[in-house]
Amino acid sequence: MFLSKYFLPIVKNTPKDAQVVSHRLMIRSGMIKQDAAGIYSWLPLGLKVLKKISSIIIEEQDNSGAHEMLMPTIQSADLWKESGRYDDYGLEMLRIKDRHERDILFGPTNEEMITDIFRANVKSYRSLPLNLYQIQWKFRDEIRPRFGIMRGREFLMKDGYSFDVDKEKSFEAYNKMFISYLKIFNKLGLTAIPMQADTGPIGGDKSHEFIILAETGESKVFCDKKWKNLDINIEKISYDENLQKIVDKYTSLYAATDEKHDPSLINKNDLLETRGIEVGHIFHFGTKYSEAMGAKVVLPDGNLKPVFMGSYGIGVSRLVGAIIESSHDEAGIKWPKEVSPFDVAVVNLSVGNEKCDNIANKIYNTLKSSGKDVLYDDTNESAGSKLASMDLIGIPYQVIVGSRLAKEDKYEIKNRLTGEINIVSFEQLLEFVV
Ligand code: 5CA
Repeated sequence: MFLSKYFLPIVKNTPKDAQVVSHRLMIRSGMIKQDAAGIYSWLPLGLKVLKKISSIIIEEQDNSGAHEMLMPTIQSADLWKESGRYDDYGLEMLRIKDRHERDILFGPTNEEMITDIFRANVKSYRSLPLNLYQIQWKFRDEIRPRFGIMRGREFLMKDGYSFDVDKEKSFEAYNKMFISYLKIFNKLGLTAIPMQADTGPIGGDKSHEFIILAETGESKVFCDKKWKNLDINIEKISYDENLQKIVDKYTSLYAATDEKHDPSLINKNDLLETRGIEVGHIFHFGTKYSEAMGAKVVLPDGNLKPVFMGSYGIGVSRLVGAIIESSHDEAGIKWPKEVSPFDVAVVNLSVGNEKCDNIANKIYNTLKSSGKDVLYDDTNESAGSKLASMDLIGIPYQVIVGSRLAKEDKYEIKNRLTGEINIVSFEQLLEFVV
């Protein structure tokens, strides 16, 4: 991609209302633009990151045996009246009337709709277990939208729903998602701590929030100090194993959200009281919705029973902010390779200088043909401004071509994550950009 032809509106001034670093950096690097309180447009650079995060989630959810689908953002109020949540949900629900004066709403979550889809299509225990998920925009009329996309009103969520024949199987589905979430956050380069959590308006008897420790986080959290240095080593675990043992391992070390914290359960000297960002939340609620809405299956003994359910959420758009909160410096964002909007940037500091143009073009073409997604700064900005913008947008590798080194057929490769700079010749390109 040639920067001269791209849409990357870098903002020089830090927006006044942006209190946290991820919000400031997302605005300045042209990833998002605010349209109304808690409502944002995702500009090309931001959308690329959102899509990368989504594809990591999709890959791992599919590995776990869940199936992706897509439900509408707009829902009929009738379903919510059936479950009893239409009145309970309160002011956070955006309620709308259509032209026929019918009550509709912009979905804040989808338990009712998925239960309706299930009851219309599944009649027998033989179709179970089943896990369906989507990545779709949600709307919650938050009283205090803040921190940019971290607490938005419109936000992108992965929401999944499991259906099982009994409580035991339903807990197995819960464990699968527990492990799948640890794998997803690991792949995103994050350490997310599973913490005992409150179930809030979703309801149910068992719940964990996945929290990234960060001073700027909205949630007050309590955990064992050992979590700080714990390596969550989960990649090789297969979904076919007995997952209870592994879930027990990660839940035996104390970690609880503010609502669930019980000081009698942990030695004061081991306790870390800090703040965190909730990037995922899983719930087991058994038959709460299936009973209210008549989602039943025929069991092997011929009896008809409400299906057991759980729901599993990840804040996809919030994750973009959470990753920046945990990976940045004074100059800007430092994207982990897996989610970076581009794999590598080529910066030609002397556009028009024949030698520089030749080297930069050759590097660009070589990287492209080796399958890399490359951003090529071919603009006429000053060298200082180009380098500052590159540090700001945080692509992990910068290949910098300047006139002095170009005379010797050399150029610089800067690793944005480590800060390491190497002066290399053309042949060494793919050794450094991996
Ligand atoms: N139905 C369940 C699970 S599918 C549910 O709605 N869970 S939730 O309310 O906990 O939301 C799931 C995730 O969405 C949260 O863990 C959080 O990461 C994200 N989220 C919730 N509210 C917002 C918001 N206002 N802005 C950005 N992300 C949010």
